[in-house]
Amino acid sequence: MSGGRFVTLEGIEGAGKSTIAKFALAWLTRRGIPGRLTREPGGTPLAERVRQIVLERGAETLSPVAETLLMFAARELHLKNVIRPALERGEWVICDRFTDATRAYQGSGRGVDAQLIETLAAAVHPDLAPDCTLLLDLPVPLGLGRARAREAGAADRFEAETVAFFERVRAGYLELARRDPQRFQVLDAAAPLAAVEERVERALEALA
Ligand code: Z5A
Repeated sequence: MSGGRFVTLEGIEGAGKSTIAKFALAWLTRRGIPGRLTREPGGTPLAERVRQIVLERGAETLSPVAETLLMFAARELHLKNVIRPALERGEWVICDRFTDATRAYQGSGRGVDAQLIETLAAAVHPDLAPDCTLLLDLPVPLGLGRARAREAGAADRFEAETVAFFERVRAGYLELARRDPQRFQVLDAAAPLAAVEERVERALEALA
């Protein structure tokens, strides 16, 4: 195979996605493969502004449906301005979160209707799905512990969520992976970083 690949990283907070995203980009560079790292919500100037809206804890209530619509608005901007052009140029796109995050966080976590999420996904990217999704899975207390050890400053709207919320998100992700084993690779993110990186390297090799 040659040409662009679309690789997404998923998992609960503190799973190690940002760490692994940088590792994946370094792997691509070593192999001489053109690649770019990006993230959701965000990845373009306007989509980063949407990110601020969904993460900040303001006085106004952001309903789960409004949150879902904002995630897809940011995703549409990101696809149009960054992801699709890069794939068309033959680059690999390593994306820290994508639509599976909406399924897990807004769907399983917040209880938004799965059919609404699939309708929006079909409208925004009817012809595009990740070639591979690396799900970094770990127990919720471990992920939250890592994230909280690292963070300074006030918690954002997601960081302020309960353990029960993140347990629903984790279960949602595992169910998505169970239903689509061809696309998902579930990695034990509680393992030492070197072991996680070795699994990621094998997954990327298989795509190259
Ligand atoms: N969200 C949503 O609800 N719906 C959507 O559709 C989308 C997103 C797209 C974005 O937050 C929020 O948006 C997210 C879901 C929601 N909120 N939550 N939760 P974000 O992108 O800013 O935050 P995050 O995705 O949760 O990332 P994070 O907290 O930065 O975690 P991470 O990137 O997975 O982890 P990390 O920064 O790479 O690692 C955390 C620490 O653990 C760090 O100190 C590492 O050095 C360490 N680490 C990593 N791996 C290991 C291993 N294997 N062993 C030991 N230590 C490790």
